[in-house]
This record gives sequence, structure tokens and C-alpha cells, in this order.
Amino acid sequence: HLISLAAAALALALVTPAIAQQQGPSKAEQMIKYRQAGFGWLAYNIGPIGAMAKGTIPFDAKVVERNAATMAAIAPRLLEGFPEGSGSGARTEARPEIWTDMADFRAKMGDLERATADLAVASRSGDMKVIGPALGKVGGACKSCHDKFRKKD
Ligand code: ASC
Repeated sequence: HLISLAAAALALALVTPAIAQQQGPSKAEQMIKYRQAGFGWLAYNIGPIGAMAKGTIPFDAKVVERNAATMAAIAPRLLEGFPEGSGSGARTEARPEIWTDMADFRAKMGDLERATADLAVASRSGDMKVIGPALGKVGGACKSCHDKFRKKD
């Protein structure tokens, strides 16, 4: 009994540090994944609205309304994906300027938030003449932030 108890204690002593070292993704990796998922979902939702505005696919008011509502929900949740220290740790197109010029990054995220909220309101008109300009403002908010804060290929 003493020997098996000693063996068990030894096994536990050997295994415990191995478990402790088995760390999951870092906070930075989690945040990079989080925000990329957010932007990806945003792009997925704007895609069909853009295609309808161009006339590439038929206008579907219900899809515009649903997608715009989703975008308005995503946009205010993006800023939390950029905490201090999440500028590296996984493949990212985020430029360091986000954290050195956070006031402007916040302002640009605010522009996106307002533009998507306005698009959600416009989408309820069911009228592409109303939706089009609101969509243009969202695209403008995407672009002005990308120009300054996203890495160029
Ligand atoms: C999109 C998309 C973006 C923006 C940007 C606007 O549809 O995926 O990143 O619009 O291209 O300039």
C-alpha cells in the first residue's frame, strides 16, 4: 500500500505541472480571433446589401432589414476586441496606430456605429433610394478607418 501510494504521489507530482503548462490561446489570440469574427460577420452582412444597391442581385427588403439590424448590433461590439496588448500574438492586419492613437480609433468606430444604426433605420423604409446613401456612409466609415488603421497588403 505504501509503495502504491508513493507511486501515485509521484505520478501526480509529474502530471500536475504538465497540466498547468497546457495553456489555451493567449488573451491577445482570443481578442484577435474575436474581432476578426466580428468584421467577417459585418462583411458577410453588408455583402448582399451592396450587391442589391449595385443591382447585381434582386432587391429584397427583408434581407436588407435583417442584415442591417445585424450590422447595427455588431458595430458597437468591435471596440472591445482591441484591448491594450492585443496588437500581436496571431496574424493580424491591425496597425500599432490603433493603440498609439486610440482616441481617433474610438472616434472612427463611433462613426461606424452611427452609420450602421442609420442604415438599420433606413432599411425599414424598404426603399433603395433611402438605403443607398445610408449604405454609402457605412462604406465610408469602413474605408476611412481601414486607410489609417489597417495594414496594407
Ligand atoms: C465592404 C467591405 C469592406 C468595406 C470597404 C468600404 O463591403 O467588406 O471592408 O465595404 O471596402 O470601403
